[in-house]
Amino acid sequence: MNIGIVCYPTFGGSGVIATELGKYFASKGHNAHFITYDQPVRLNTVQPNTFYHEVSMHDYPLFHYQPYELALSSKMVQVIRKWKLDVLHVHYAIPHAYAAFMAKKILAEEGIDIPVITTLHGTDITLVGKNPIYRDAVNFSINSSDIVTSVSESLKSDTKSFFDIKKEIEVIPNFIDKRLYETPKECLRRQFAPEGERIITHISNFRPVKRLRDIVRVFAEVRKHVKARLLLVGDGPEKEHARLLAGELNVYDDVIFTGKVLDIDRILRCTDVFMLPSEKESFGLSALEAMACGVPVISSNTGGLPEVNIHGVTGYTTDVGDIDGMVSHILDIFSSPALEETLRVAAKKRSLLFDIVNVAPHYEALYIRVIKK
Ligand code: GMT
Repeated sequence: MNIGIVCYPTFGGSGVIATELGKYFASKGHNAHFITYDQPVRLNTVQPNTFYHEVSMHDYPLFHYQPYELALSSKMVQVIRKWKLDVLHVHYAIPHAYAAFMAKKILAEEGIDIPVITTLHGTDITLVGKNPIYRDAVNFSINSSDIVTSVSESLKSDTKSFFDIKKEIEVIPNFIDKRLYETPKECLRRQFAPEGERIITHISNFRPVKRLRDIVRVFAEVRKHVKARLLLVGDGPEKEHARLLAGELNVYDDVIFTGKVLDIDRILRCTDVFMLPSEKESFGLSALEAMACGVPVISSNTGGLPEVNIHGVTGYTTDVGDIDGMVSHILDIFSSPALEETLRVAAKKRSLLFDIVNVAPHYEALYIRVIKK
């Protein structure tokens, strides 16, 4: 199959999922054509059967905002025409599903029927999409897709609550590639914890929805009892707020801002506990990646997180903002080697359920179904 993949090329989970899925199908002999404004961060190898088509923009003084979806629709049409794509799989509804609808209409005029699959990832529904500024167009573009998927049951439920979706929403969870975590790599523990401190890690885009300041508050309490380091991996608007709070709580020297890291498994391999206390989280791919490294997860119980992190089994979940609860669970883990080992084994075992070899066939079945229509 010739598969068109549209996504954000950034570090966020939806771009990672889109890119790894395309690379997987390319490794199986299909052709994966990536259409986006920049080279996807995980598309960092010249891999056979993968193609990157840059959506260029032309700045014109009249425009206050550059019409990205217009350029994206045109690029979609050009790539579908030239490379005879069989299906267009767009990740994150805004504005990808809308641009795909326009491309579909343009090509229909030429007798080309391109099936469109839209995968909903999270804030396209729970934060941005439901905003009245975008809602009508997002609702229309989701309903105009041939197939709609979501990354969790929770997100499917939110989508049906916030929108008037006429189509069935198929739930296909995010995934990891267990092979990435099987190869032995040098542990970086001594680099981050030279005195044998415990390591607590968080990875995200540091947006307010991730509640970075809760993580710093939890860390400050934990550190009153246990020598520890906090690794904050990523970048975004909450970084300076977190840095200031670390200073106010006198833990500044034990909080390490690593910036954006591509091979996050190297950091997760030397992590003792992973934190994801989000306000909203449709799935929490970073939590699954931590579990794949055998790291217990302390997360909020919001959105799709309980579908990934099982309370008392792979870690613990608490209500959003329950600082004391998170502190208590972390100290319990750090004070009981038996509990820690039980959680580590269970986290790793559960992550295997989400291995790409178990998940990708569900997308492949949708591709085949929609192409045969
Ligand atoms: O909105 C974001 O936080 C970024 C977004 C993305 O594009 O990565 O994350 C969403 O998609 C991920 C991949 O499906 C999910 O693992 C995240 O839980 C989801 N983020 C939220 O729902 C906040």
